Amino acid sequence: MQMKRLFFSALSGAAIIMASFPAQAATIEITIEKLTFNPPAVDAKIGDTIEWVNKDIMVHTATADGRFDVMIPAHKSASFTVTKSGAFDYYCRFHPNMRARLNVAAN
Ligand SMILES: [Cu+2]
Repeated sequence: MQMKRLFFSALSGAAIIMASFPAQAATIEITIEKLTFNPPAVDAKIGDTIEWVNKDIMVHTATADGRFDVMIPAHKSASFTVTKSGAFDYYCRFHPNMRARLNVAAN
């Protein structure tokens, strides 16, 4: 009887420890509509996933020279996992007026 009670209290202790360390990585969604990234600036952490959702009828890219170049087909989404900290201005290679910024904090 005593052992059984000890076992259950150990189990609930483990559950509390697991709950206090939730998954750190988040997915940040950016919508592309009418040739605009929305929101135009997002804050992320290393390990987060950026997902661009393209609602336009044309293909776009999210391109930061030398850093990332993500193709987002019409009416599709594409994602990218952040691996470096810094402030990245990115644009669409097909529509250079489309500009946005990704701020990645050093963890
Ligand atoms: Cu574009």
